Amino acid sequence: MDMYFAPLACSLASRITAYEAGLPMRFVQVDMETKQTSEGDDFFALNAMGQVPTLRADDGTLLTENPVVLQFLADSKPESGLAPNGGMARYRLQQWLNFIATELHKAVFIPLLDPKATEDGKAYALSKAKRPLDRLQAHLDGREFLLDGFTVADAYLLAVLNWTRATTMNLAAWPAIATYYRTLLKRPAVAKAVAEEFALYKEEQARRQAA
Ligand SMILES: N[C@@H](CCC(=O)N[C@@H](CS)C(=O)NCC(=O)O)C(=O)O
Repeated sequence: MDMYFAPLACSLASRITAYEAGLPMRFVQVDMETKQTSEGDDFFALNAMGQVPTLRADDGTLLTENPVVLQFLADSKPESGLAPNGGMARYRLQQWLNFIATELHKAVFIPLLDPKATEDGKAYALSKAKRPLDRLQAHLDGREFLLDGFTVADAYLLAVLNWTRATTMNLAAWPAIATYYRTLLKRPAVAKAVAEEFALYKEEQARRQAA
């Protein structure tokens, strides 16, 4: 499997998932400014949206969209327990994946992280954060994970919460979320994935400054 990723982007969830499940994966870095892959390919030719994560499965199939890619990875190693096999638990997983994708990732964090967003735009995005974060705070209070054990939804939420480091978002107002985030960062697969991508992020920044 090939995973097209950008350091510390939402594709971090796929790296965490691969490490948690012990899935063999070849990571191909994408420069999000030039949309060139580290192999010299035009990323738009692979994904017309130019977005990570983009997965090439072993049979050559291309898959996009975090909630889908993450479930595909979990289902590639069912014994990992990273996604419930079916029934209501699977719908709950999908509920959280969609919640993270729409209410947090796209609605709140993308505008907060976008250097082209205006201050008004960022303030509006921040104002949209309270309701989903209150909802998450209530759910995570007294819980270690979104479901009964660690799943791909936790990998995705970790990748999104990790962006608080680069924004004005302060998790102090949501202590259960802050504790959840800090605790997840200590999981070996998470710590390894975050450390590796942080190093790649720094390298990318240095390359851009030198150019
Ligand atoms: N709908 C996509 C969105 C993925 C996405 O927003 N990826 C960001 C990185 S976190 C990206 O590639 N942004 C570059 C762009 O939109 O040009 C998904 O759920 O996978």
